[in-house]
This record gives sequence, structure tokens and C-alpha cells, in this order.
Amino acid sequence: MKDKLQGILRNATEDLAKIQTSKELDDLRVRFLGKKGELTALLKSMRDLSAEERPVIGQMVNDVRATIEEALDKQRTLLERAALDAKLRSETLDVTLPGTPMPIGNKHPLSIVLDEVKDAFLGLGFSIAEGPEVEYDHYNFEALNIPKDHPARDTQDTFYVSDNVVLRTQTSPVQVRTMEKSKPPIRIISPGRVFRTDTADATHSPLFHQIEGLVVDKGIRMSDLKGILERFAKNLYGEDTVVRFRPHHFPFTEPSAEMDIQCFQCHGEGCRICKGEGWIEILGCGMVHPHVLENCGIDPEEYSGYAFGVGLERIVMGRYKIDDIRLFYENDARFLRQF
Ligand code: 2NL
Repeated sequence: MKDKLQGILRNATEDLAKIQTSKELDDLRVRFLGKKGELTALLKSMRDLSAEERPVIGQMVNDVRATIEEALDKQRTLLERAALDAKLRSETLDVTLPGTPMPIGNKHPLSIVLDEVKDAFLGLGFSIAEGPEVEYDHYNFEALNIPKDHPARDTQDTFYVSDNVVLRTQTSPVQVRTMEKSKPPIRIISPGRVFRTDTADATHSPLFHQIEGLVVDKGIRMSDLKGILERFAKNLYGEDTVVRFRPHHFPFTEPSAEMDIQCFQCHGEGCRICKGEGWIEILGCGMVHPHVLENCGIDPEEYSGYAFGVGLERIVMGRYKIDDIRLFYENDARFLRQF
């Protein structure tokens, strides 16, 4: 009996030393200490012992049991610590390492110049107004003195959502809405997307951007328009910029004009940039037509105003010598990274 006990203890100690996992540890506990375990079997066979031997062997069995239990607990602690160490090692985080660099982009060339134009006008006392890109025919055409049979309907042909709902061809509807809901003085610019049914080529796109401006107050004159737009050109192109105004026609202004700047490359001599002209067209402008003021609920006898429209793409193309408008919309990073 004693030998058997010693044997069990020896086996348990030897096997315990080889244990790698907590599953093996549980199996070992069952094998030696479980209900059908070796030690339990030994306890059961104690009834064959004499009354003197029984307490002695009983004590020994209890001692062996305690020894094995202690060894099992010790081994479990070791295993758990090893498992935790491994987990900690595999999850180490070196907070002193430099971070993974995130590629940051840059502003789109249209945004660069748009922000400059906005700044130039904000500095001249204008506010920025926005409005819907899907507009009623009324706001895009009728209110601006372009009735259904007007030839401007051809040059500004657009996408129709329904008979009286269109994609706006200019941002003028924003100005019309502003005049309708507020009293002069009005001093706004309205930048935004506009649409025309033009087939895309190097200088045309069915979607482009426009910045329109509107000033309405008592006693506004053509000289106010000229002064502000010359100031704007100098803010954008430099103090030595020379401008000129040429007569033009728009249905919504009278009189109407286009403003050119003297070519910044050749200073009027004529070169490739200005196509030999010496001048570069920058914007269209004019005194708001009395019919338009009336259509927007403003009395043309009391108030007058001027308006202008700048094509953003054209200005950006001139600035950066970009020769194809489609480059703006293709999202080719090789192009966009250059600005
Ligand atoms: C151009 C010409 C222009 C306007 C836009 C305007 C707006 C109202 C009343 C009168 Cl509400 N006029 N806008 C005036 C003159 C020219 O744009 O060539 N744009 C790219």
C-alpha cells in the first residue's frame, strides 16, 4: 500500500513536470484525484486494512493528496503566468514609434482660385450667397428677361428635369431669390456649379463653375461697377494689372460689357497665352436691367444695381496655363498634385 502510494506520487510528479497546457493539467487532476482516480481507488481499498494500519495509511493518502494538489496549483499558476507573458509579448505596443504617415492631399486648383476670389470680394464688403442647382425655369430664365422664345435659350441650353424645372445655367437664380426676399442694399457673390448641354472638349464642359456678383442700392452707377471690378482684377492678378471694358450684350443687363485684363505674359504685345490679342477676357457684367429689378420686386425708379459673372475654370486655366478643361474633373492625382 505504501509502495503504491509512493508510486502514485512519483508518477504524478513526473507527469506534472511534462505538462504544457491547462487541458493536460485538468486531465492529470482527474486521473489522480478524480472520483475514478488512482488515489480514490486506493482509499476504497482501505477497508481491507487492519484497524491499526487504517489511520496511518489514511493520513499518508491525505498527505499525498495534499502534495499532488499543491503541485497541481503551483503548475497552474506557472501555466497561467506563461500564457499571460506570451499574450503581453505578442501585444506589445511601442508608443515611442513614429506614427504611420497618412498621405494628405492638396486643394483642387478650382478651390484654390475660388477661395482667392471669395477673399477678394469678402474684403470688398460682399457676402456669399448659395442656392439650388436644380431650379425653376422662372428663376433661371424668365425672371432674367429670357422668355421662352429668346435666342439666349439656345446658347444656354440646359438639362430639363421637367418642363419648368432645369439644371441652372448660371448662378443668377441665387441673386434673383436674394432680391425677392431681401431689401436693398444688396451686396453678394454667388459661386457654384452650373450646367449646359455643351459637348465636352478642351474648352467646354457640361458642368462648370461660375461666380456671379450683384450690388443693388440707391444711386449705383456704371462707375461703381468699373471701380469694384478693376479692384478685384488687381487683387487677383497683381497691382500692375490693366483692365478694359468692351461693350457687349446680355438679356439681363443694360448696358452690358465684358472686362478684359491686359495679358500678364506679353503686356499687350500679343503672344500664345492671349492668342495674339494682347488682352484676356475675364468676365461679363452690366447694369441690372430694369425689367429684372421689377421681376424681383425692386422698384427700378428707386434703386439701381450692377451684376457680373465670372467663369471660374477660364480664370484658373489662364492662371496655371492649363490647356484642357476636362483635366479639372478627371481626378487624376498626377494632375491634381501639381498645385
Ligand atoms: C458671363 C456673364 C453675367 C450677370 C451675369 C446678372 C444677374 C442678375 C441680374 C443681372 Cl440677378 N445680371 N448676372 C450679369 C452680367 C454677366 O455673366 O459671361 N458669365 C460667365
